[in-house]
Amino acid sequence: MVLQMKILLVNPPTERQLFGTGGLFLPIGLGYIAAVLQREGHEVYVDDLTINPLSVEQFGDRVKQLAPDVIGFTAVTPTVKMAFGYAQKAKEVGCAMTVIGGPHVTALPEESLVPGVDVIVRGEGEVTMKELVVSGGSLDSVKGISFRRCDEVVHTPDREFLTDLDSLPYPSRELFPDMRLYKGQPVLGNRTPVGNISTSRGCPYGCRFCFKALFGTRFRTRSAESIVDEWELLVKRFGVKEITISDDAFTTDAKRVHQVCDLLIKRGLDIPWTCSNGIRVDTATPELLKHMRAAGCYRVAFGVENGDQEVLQTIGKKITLEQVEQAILNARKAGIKTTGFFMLGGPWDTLETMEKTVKFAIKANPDYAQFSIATPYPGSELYSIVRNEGRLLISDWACYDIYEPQVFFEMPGRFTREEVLAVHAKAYRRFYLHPRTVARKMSTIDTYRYLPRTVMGLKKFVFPNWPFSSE
Ligand code: B12
Ligand code: SF4
Repeated sequence: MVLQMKILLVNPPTERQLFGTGGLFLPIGLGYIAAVLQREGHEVYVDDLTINPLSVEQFGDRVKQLAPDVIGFTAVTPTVKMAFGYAQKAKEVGCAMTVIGGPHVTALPEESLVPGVDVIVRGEGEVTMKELVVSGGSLDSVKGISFRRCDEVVHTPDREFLTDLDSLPYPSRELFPDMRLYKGQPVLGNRTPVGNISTSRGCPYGCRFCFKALFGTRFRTRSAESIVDEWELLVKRFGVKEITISDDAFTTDAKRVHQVCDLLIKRGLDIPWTCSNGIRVDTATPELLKHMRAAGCYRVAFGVENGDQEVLQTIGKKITLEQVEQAILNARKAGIKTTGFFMLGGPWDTLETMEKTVKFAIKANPDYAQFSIATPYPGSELYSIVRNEGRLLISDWACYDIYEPQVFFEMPGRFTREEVLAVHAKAYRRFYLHPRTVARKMSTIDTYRYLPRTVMGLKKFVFPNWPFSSE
């Protein structure tokens, strides 16, 4: 018989507003961990402190009162310091075991074993956490974890990736705050509540700025039936009005996407959805996009990154600028809106290639453009290049968010911080105030229908120094 444990899972609050645009999604990874633990018969609680904030002191009281056997925190780089602080408090008030999982600690397990943190779960966490909570202190036998023994740090062997994603239960959304409190990214026009769904893990491509240690390079998928069953649950049980697919590479297998679309249509699940994290332009064929549109998809994002073909080669993106333009055109013809993701100030950039990127964004003409400044997240090759060849300017992890324009490093002889900031500040204005973009926005009904959102976007990205606040 399996020992029944009381487990508290925590999404730590952010030190500052991560989403200048006001977005919030249910932390789906924590939802999967909760579901697997519940399936094992454990008593599971979730505190999403981004929705229901608790100070460190209040959290201490909560832990004293609940008295969980294990507390598990999720963390990305900008939230990891918060997770450390809350974990320390949990230990102070007597929690037996504190655990942290997620991308940041997967990349830097040793550095993350700070006072108050007992165990780091590296990579995909479901099976590891399931074994860990009943390990009774025999940590050596649990794969995929790091912990301290006396003065030594022990890293057990990596955990194998799951091969059958359909074997996972759906995330335990019922343990989280009301779905209506998760607002998505209002500047892009989500209808709330917006539900996020993960349909695959792993990405076979090797872009050098991207962090891949969590889910690896093998593209692993859920079946169309499993995806659409969860979709139906999101709509019927959780009342979501829109769905966003959070995959890295949703359209890698076109046949599977066609199956998903067929099923959505067959079951009459007529609800708007988006691929907001980006699909690859080389998969965006007219046939696929038309089918996606017929099944309710109304916006996709494309990771374009750079407007210089040579740089695209260097960063291992394996796409051409022609493919980008064609994909945007295909989407427009299919009736799907597009967002282009562009990155400025990568270590491979010069002032000239950044200029090319902004010019290309204008030429390629997506409906929305997002210009981010390259951020060296630990674990990516970008991070190693910056550590070895660049001059790191910001080392406080709490500042590693991307929605506030900040420059994390300089590349001597290539560009300075001030130069990148200047290019970035102008990029949004050049794109959104371009006569063609203005004309398109003026002729789009959504611009007026969602006027507060239009103003919010203008204030945030185009005129950040306007003397009024829209947030
Ligand atoms: C969708 C997505 C978003 C969405 C939604 C985020 C959300 N909270 O759901 C949006 C656009 C809002 C977003 C925002 C941000 N994101 Co994001 N995002 C992703 C993306 C593409 C998929 C995330 C996902 O749904 N994964 C599926 C679930 C099942 O996996 P998971 O959450 O990682 O959980 C698994 C493991 O990590 C682990 N695990 C996680 N937590 C825990 C806890 C315990 C106790 C245990 C045992 C295990 C465990 O087990 C889980 C199940 O296997 C990833 C890329 C990727 N492939 O990971 C980037 C990624 C996670 N994002 C990243 C970043 C940087 C951000 C932002 C900081 C950007 C910003 N605004 O400045 C914010 C942070 C928001 C936040 N608080 O989480 C980075 C993180 C890098 C890092 N070193 O931290 C990633 C890895 C992208 C990248 N390649 O660089 N993101
Ligand atoms: S950026 Fe996208 S395509 Fe490239 S490796 Fe990362 S997830 Fe894959």
